[in-house]
Amino acid sequence: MRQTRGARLGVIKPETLTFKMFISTDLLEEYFLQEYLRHFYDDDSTTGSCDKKTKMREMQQYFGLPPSGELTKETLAVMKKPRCGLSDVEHVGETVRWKKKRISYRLEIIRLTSVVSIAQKVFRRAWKLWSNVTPLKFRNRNMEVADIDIFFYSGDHNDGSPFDGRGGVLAHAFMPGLHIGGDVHFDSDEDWSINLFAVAIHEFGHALGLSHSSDPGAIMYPAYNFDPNYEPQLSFDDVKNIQKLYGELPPPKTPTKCDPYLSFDAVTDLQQEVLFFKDRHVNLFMWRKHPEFDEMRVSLISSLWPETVPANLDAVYENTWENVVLFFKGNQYWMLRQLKLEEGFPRSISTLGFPSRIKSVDAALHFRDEGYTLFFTGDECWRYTTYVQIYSCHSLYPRK
Ligand SMILES: [Ca+2]
Ligand SMILES: [Ca+2]
Ligand SMILES: [Zn+2]
Ligand SMILES: [Zn+2]
Repeated sequence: MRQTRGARLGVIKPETLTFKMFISTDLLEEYFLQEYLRHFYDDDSTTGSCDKKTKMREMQQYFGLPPSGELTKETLAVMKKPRCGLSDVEHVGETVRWKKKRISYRLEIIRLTSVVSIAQKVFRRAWKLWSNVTPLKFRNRNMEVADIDIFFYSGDHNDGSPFDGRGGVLAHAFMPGLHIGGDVHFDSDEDWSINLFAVAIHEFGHALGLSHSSDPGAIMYPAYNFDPNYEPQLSFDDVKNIQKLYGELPPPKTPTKCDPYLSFDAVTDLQQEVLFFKDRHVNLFMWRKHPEFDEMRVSLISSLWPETVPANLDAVYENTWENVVLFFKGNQYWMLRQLKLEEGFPRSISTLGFPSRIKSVDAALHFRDEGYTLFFTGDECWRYTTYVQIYSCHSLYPRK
């Protein structure tokens, strides 16, 4: 029965109650709250208001709200966000996972032909995010029995968790197991021409055995982030948790040093060594050249900086004066002291003084003795010292 945990849902939203004209908003909200806590926070106390407050605090804490136990506007707003139908309560000792590496899935086509055509493509991309960081392989097997059956259902579909029309619960999934285990159900009353990708990655995470995460940056966060600028991807939390279940990707073949096509993402001095960064899949390679060794050593960056350094770095440099190493990716940078992430990082590169049109840096070159750093962005160059605002080098070096 445990693979069905948390899936016995179908939250009733106040808007969908047909008798709403006869009861007050307060009562509706109260009912909504009760149902929400019952479904997502395992609250089986229907009367005990003391217990309900505790559950509510638990929920508020989960979503990073002040745990007042009161039904504030902010709390209600969070509860009304579109979300996943599974519970947010972690059931200790319930870890389930697939015992094999090759997992098949199948999209069951009932109606919804317009969605089906895009869904296949979207699902392939969603599975790929999970197979990029694990030894798992996903196969689409439309003609045969599959481990993971994917359905689009409307309303009650006989698994004890009826869907609720547009909004509210968007989808739910079952933990790995036989029969309905691993299956994923999408609410067919939603507008799936948008957002299917983010919801699919999340639900596939459940189908692989992941629970919800309270980290708002995680794909396993129970409420969906549909900000138009949001690019769904796995967070470190997600990667760490899935690798806990299935292990890491087998170390990729080490590229040979003489490979003429070998290129690096970034290069930096670090103490006595020169480090070359190269990203392969999510594992980060780092070549280390120590003056006392002739041979280069290759190691995984995660062996030095667990979980903190992002993949596909743009630039890295060490500031020996301040004894920190800075990592750049996209419009953010990470500062590590003694191989630990400094508080308040990652930060936007605009805090270094870059104008807002600069979205990332291509390379960084730190001059130890002179105590400044050059940044390269496109065909521009920037000179930076810690205590002086950044300025364009074109005043120093004429554009060619
Ligand atoms: Ca719904
Ligand atoms: Ca199944
Ligand atoms: Zn979920
Ligand atoms: Zn279902």
